[in-house]
Amino acid sequence: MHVASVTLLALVLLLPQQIPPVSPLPAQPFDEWLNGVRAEALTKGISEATLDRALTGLEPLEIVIQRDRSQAEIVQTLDQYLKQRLARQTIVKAQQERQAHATLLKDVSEKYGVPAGILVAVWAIESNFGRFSGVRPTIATLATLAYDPRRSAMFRQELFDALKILDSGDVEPAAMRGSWAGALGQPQFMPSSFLLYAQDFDGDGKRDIWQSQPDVFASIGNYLSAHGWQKGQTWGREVKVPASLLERLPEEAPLQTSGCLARRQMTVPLPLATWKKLGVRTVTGGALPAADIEASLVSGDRRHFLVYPNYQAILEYNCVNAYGLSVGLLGDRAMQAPPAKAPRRATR
Ligand SMILES: [Ca+2]
Repeated sequence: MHVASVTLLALVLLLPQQIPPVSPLPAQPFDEWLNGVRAEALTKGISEATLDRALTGLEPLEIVIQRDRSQAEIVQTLDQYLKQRLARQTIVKAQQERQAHATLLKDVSEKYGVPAGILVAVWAIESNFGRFSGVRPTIATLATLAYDPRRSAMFRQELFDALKILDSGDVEPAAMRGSWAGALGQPQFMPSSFLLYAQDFDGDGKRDIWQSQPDVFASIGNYLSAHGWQKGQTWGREVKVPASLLERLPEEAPLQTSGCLARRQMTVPLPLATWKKLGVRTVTGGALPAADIEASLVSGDRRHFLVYPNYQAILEYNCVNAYGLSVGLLGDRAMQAPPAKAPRRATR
């Protein structure tokens, strides 16, 4: 699971009454609690040396609790979000980065079967093209969130996983930094995801998702591949839907009733041929391709998208349609050539 962006992007669709209630701080002193963590970590095989380096002098971070409990409300529609997320400067930057890392992206793409554009798009959205991967010290952050009773069990597990990463020597405690919710490095992996999916693509013996561009792209590719991305298939496309179909959509293709948030906001999957018969066309008005594939419809206010099985892999990164569609659309645009000159500010 990928907590950081879920928290950020869920805001788009979160209603005030859905924000979990604040729970009281624990009565047990932090140091005493930390001794318990240390004892349990030893039983999990984490070395004493690692625990000494990571836990000695650790204090809870007040800022982490503040951030966790004061999530501002941002109410944006899907269409507004996509417009903002796919600003021209972001698209141009994605195209330039895709070109700048062309050889590496080709190698990563070949190994994991994920297109270069999608790798760049996830990287862009998770860490603003690697420019911001979080400055919070991860062990202190996770210890704070695990000490706080609100989601203690999950963060306690993530804390043990973070200690395992330190134990493996991939990164030094001081360099292990990430978001205020504990997501690590440029792909913003939670420690549990790091242990399962992070890759050492440059072959230096360390899975360095903070500094190594090969490791960053390969880790993103491996994550999507492991969650079912099929090589040679796309994620979906923007479409035009006749108004008459929108009216009878609840009968023709009702919304899904299970799964995470994004899945409950899309229709059940139907064969692409059925969507074609129902009058759905490409966004430019052309015929849908004759592919033997199932697709679900995701709708904003005015924009509509058919999403294919590969889209489900993107949602495993973060199950919010605003996120999944941003990755897909930015991924497609990243594959186009960048403009010949850097865009200039408009002048009168
Ligand atoms: Ca490496």
